[in-house]
Amino acid sequence: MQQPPEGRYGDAMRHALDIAARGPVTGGNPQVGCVLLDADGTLVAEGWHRGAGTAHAEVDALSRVADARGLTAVVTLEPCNHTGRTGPCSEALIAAGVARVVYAVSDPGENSRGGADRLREAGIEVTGGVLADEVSQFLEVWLTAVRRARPWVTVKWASTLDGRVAAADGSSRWITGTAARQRVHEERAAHDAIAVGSGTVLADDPELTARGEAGELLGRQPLPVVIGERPVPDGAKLRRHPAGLVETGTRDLDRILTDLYSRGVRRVYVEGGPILASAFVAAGLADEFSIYLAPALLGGPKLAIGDLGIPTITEARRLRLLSIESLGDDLHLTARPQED
Ligand code: AOF
Ligand code: ZN
Repeated sequence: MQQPPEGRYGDAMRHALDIAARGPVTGGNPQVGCVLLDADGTLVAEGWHRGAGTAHAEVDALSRVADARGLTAVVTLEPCNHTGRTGPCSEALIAAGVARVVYAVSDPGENSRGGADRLREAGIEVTGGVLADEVSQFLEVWLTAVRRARPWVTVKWASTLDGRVAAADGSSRWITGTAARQRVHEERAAHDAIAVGSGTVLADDPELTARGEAGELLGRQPLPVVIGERPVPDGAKLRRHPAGLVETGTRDLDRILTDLYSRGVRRVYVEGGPILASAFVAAGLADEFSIYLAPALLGGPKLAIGDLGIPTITEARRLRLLSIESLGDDLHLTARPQED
């Protein structure tokens, strides 16, 4: 029989990838899907990971069959080999008596890696790399964060077409319209933390919650992080944030990101203001840009990004555009630094 390019397990892996996406993007853990096949290749059960602290995809799938002996487990991420908030999937698969494990990408986690070797030791046939490109792309943010042991950083701003984020008197509400602002709330909800400078907190008294159109809170809330030396005032809205509050007391971005990573933060949304955005860009720590442009001009000195110390045009930070979308009268662009 002719095999598809991904081999015999390509279709099952694609299905595992589809169901992986049902899990949450936030919360520190990757989105993982698993399907169990019988000897004929028929799907007998599926499972996916619903977020940190809940069963891993393999254990979820195993819990849906009475007897897993002789089955093939097709899973998007190499089964973990550690006891974290839950037990090791490698041992669960061994105990269940599966015959074969097929996975897409290796687990880069310092503590969790090694599942494939453990399974082989136990006599299970193991194949990695099936649909690896698609799955790596799907998990890119999480994989990058874990490999670097620091969160993925999205730098966001909303500006006029001439790149201005405030008028001469400092006023900046509202540059963009409601559709763009709603998208910002969705982006907040898709990150584990929102970072702002301590100056922005004093100037704007932001809430930094992810809210729906009627002002209701959208599920799990990102952790607000205030970067800088100046303390958040007692009466500030941020003091009542449902996810708590982190005040860094420092502007050492490497230290801050390392600390956030150790708290389980894998995605940070950098939301204000220009000084903080510039600091992330200048340090080469901006992994992605989310830019909202309103069809208006403000002129003047209040720019989205301050001086980056770029002496000449050939040294411009070139970006690769990922998407352009109209939201009401505004534009939303996403971009990433061009790899050299
Ligand atoms: C898997 N299957 O479905 C997931 C895995 O603290 P824990 O117990 O939730 O473990 C989290 C780590 O396990 C996570 O950082 C990643 O390395 C791996 N995630 N592994 O075999 C899954 N979600
Ligand atoms: Zn696991």
